Amino acid sequence: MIIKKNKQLPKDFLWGASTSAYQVEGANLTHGKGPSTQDVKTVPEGTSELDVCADFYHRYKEDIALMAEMGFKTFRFSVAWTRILPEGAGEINQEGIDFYNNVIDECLKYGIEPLVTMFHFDMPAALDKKGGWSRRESVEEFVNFAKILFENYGDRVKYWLTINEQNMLTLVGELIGTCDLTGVENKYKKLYQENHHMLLAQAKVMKLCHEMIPGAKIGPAPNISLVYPASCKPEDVLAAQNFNAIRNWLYLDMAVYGRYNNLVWKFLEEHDAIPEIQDGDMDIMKQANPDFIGFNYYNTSTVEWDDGTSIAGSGDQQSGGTEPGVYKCYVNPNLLRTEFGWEIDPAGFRATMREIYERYHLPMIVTENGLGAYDKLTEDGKIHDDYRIEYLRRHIEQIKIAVSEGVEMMGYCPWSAIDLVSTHEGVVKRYGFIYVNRDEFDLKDMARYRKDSFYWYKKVIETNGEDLS
Ligand code: BGP
Repeated sequence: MIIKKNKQLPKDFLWGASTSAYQVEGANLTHGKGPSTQDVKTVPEGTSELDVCADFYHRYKEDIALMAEMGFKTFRFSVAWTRILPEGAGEINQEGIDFYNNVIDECLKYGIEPLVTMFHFDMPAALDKKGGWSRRESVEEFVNFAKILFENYGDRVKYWLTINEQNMLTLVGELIGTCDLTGVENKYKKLYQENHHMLLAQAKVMKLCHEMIPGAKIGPAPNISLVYPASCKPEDVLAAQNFNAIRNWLYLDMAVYGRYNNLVWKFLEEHDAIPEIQDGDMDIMKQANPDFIGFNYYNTSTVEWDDGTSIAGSGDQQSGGTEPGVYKCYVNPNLLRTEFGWEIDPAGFRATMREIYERYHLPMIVTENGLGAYDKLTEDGKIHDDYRIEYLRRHIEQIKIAVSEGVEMMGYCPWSAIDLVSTHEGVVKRYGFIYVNRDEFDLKDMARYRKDSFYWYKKVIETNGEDLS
């Protein structure tokens, strides 16, 4: 549909941006914080350790002031489980509780709504040693952690997200550093059992949130991107449906409707990987009742039919993969790519928003979207990131059209508020509106600089998305 008259975005549209604890905070093993899987993993070759990151732990006041200067209505950040509970369970680290109290208060001082992610790729190492999400106990461990968050922050935090990109933990966890499959006989069995526990934990936490904090809103935060068929061949369409189910709908069907997606169920049967489901689990799933859907979107995927002879393989979060006999990765010739090889697809963003809304009829907030690039700081302290502005502009345009088409959008939080450490490409892959003056291994002065995109986004927010020039 070519839209000639766009509706305006809702007046209370939540403009903001995102970060995650392990990628932005630093101070990862100090101030009482225990190690998470991120802190004990071997960092990818040529990338920095996580001890400093953007040093948000010490500089949050300066950073939140800059977010306020841009006019943020919300700031999405995650709470590090091991800053609150160094061992994942048991004793609470008061310094950790205080830190997030300070961050929340600092946001509220400027009228910025905190949007808190409870889990962003950082399972406590102590629990991981025992088996992490593969144990049934992990469900109650996560609920216990959530309860502490609701007790301490529920008086001020109205918006909550459960688990960041649970689908990516299942599909590419090894790459993100959250799981180790060495010696595992049936990886599907292991991964989808863990997935079942996460789904259950999420459902329980959503219910608990509604009980403990009346009026609070909570939702999941998977990475959702529509999967295209490589052609109009019926077999390619079937392959796209398969990957859509495995990559996307499994997670949202369960969060919203409390049921396993039928195609995924068959896929699991074929791989002898049906998870162990206890009596009552499915009732719990049905009681989750999320208030909204948070989702990360970077680009779409494209697949073709596979006759079962291809070799299995997966890329990173956004590079698709091949599952023999189910779908095969296909390079979409219609899309440009970022410097880091991720496809750019604003129209696919709209298609994704439409599709999610049609399936689930819940309001949505974009919890990540953005462009990773090698930004350059000029001698006079500027960062001319017109490529990022262009990327964001084209995506925001699509939100406006989707809203005009009747899709309910609550807000937009691109990745990332400030430069931080990428999941596997280090500090030099930058996403922020705020530049952090450090290199991969040289910490320099860590000074903050406003990128060109900073001033542009400020104007976008000021005009509630009307002026994207
Ligand atoms: C998402 C993660 C983020 C973030 C982002 C960009 O999958 O939720 O944590 O890092 O991707 O990815 P990368 O850092 O690999 O460029």
